[in-house]
Amino acid sequence: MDYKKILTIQDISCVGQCSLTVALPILSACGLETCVLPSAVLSTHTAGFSGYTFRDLTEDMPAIRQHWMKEGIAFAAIYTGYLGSTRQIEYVRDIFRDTAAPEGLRIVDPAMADNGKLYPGFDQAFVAAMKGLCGETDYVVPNITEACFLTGSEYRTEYDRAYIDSLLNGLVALGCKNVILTGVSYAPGKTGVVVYENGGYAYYEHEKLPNSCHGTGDIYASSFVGALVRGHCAYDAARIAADYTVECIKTTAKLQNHWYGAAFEPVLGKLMEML
Ligand code: PXL
Repeated sequence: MDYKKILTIQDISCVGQCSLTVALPILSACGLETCVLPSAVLSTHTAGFSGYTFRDLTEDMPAIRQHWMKEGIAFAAIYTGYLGSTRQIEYVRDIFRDTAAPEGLRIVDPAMADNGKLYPGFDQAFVAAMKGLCGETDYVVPNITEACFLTGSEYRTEYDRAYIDSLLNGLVALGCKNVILTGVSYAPGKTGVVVYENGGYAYYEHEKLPNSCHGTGDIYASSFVGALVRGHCAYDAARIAADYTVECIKTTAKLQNHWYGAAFEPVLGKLMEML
């Protein structure tokens, strides 16, 4: 049996269906042993709640890495999401270097922005550090806003293939090897993902639902990573993750007042069937 150990580094938002409360169940459902390194603990996520608590766990990271090294722990893949501080990005680079197994995959979701804006608490220093991390990773999974911040490009809501190509070229210039660019919509009622792998471009288009939910970026990245580490090629993993995310959004649309996240749990079985 191919049973792999993966590490994911992102925050615990205690309430809000994002980051670790999404990644851990999804990666487990994908059949992976999932180890976690919380980057911060928040009472809720930062999009729509006010007055949330925020405990930064940056200081704990070097000792955790050193203990893992002493124990000889190595991960088949390391996947990062929302990080708690700019300095933490340096520590994540150390963790990539010291705890990834030989041939271990490194996947970065530069979770820092959406809809043209940085999330609260992030600044240009964080963006600059994130550029360095993305340039050293095997797969980067940005949305269009994040790709714009990483490449210093103008954010547009209407665009063509030339604009998307310029974002991809900018990411490649940073050193990104493979890019999964999410939320790329070329036609009304449709959206999709661009898979740029080993210099080749592919596009998976699917329906665009009228409702959008918070946390779908984390659902997408987690299910992409799960499918990839389970052995699917990047395009198939990107397609599975897109189809699963659509199921989550449809499930959420049936609920009332569920504004802060997406109901991904009731359709985890569908994800498992797709694998
Ligand atoms: O879904 C990304 C995310 C993760 N973690 C926290 C967030 C957000 C987005 O707003 O606030 C704490």
